[in-house]
Amino acid sequence: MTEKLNGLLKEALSELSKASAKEAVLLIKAKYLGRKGEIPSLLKEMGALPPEGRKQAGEAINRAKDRLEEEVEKALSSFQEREKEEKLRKERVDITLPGRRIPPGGKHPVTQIMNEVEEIFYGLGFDIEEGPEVELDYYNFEALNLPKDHPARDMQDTFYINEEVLLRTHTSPVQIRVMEKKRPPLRVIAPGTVYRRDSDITHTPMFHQVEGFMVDKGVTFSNLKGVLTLFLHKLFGEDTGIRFRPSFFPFTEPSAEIDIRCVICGGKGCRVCKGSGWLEILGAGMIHPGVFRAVNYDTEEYSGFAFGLGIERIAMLKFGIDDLRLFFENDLRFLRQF
Ligand code: FA5
Repeated sequence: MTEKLNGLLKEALSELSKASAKEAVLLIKAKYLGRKGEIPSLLKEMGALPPEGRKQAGEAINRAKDRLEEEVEKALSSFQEREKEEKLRKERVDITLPGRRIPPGGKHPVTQIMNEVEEIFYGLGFDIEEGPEVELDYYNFEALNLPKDHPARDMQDTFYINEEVLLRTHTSPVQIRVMEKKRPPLRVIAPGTVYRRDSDITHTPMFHQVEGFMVDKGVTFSNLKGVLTLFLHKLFGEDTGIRFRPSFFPFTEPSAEIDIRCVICGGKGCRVCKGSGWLEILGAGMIHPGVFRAVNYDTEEYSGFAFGLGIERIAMLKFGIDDLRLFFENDLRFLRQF
């Protein structure tokens, strides 16, 4: 029995010393120490020994078992240690590597111009107001002196939601909403998104306008001219030529369209100004008495002017872009230039 035991122990230790992985150690453990393993089986064989020999043999088997268990544990922990080191080596972080830069975002060119326009009027004492993009026919047309059968409704191709509800085609309805709530004196601009069934290189179905209006006792056309001239000089430079042309809007009388000297060719005539040397930049006029009546303002007491400008048009001129649709394609190669 002792010989067999020593033989088994030697064999187990030799196998253990050759084990090349944790799994091999676990197999050896099962082979020699498992429930039906070689060493526990020896304990069963002890029954055949004479009683005097049993105690000695039992002690020897337990010693061998303890020894082998100890060696197995050592081997296992040495493999575990190696595994840990390997993992640490592989997952090592090189803290000297530079970080990945997140490219800084920038303002969209339309937002930049919008902010610039707001800034100028804010400096002139104008308040900023907003109105809904989904608007009632009443505010978008009727209250602006455009009854249902008015031919000028065709000037703005409208997206209707139903007969009374539409996507606003301009920011002018904000005039009505503000005047319904407040009394003069008023100096207000209303920037926002507007929608029309329109699409080509100078028109998109969604674009931005800034509405502006001033109402008080004794406001005249010369106030309109003064404010808008100052605004355009601040936006395009003091030397920019400005021209007021008679025009028509149902909600203003008299009405004007305002042109600036073409910023691309300096007035010589080019593709952008279609050879005329001038570029239309905004619509304006003295607020029509019909509009004042819709908000119960006394037309004898108050007068005012209003204007509306297209932000994309201004952005095109300031940045020299000849296709308006580029603003809405979200191509980063385009947007990064601003
Ligand atoms: C108006 O929308 C009037 N509400 C402006 C106004 C306000 C006049 C107050 C008088 C008093 P108009 O339809 O011309 O007017 O549009 C104004 C500007 O919006 C145009 O000069 C143009 O720059 C811009 N615009 C019009 N349609 C489009 C479009 N589809 N895409 C981009 N810009 C457009």
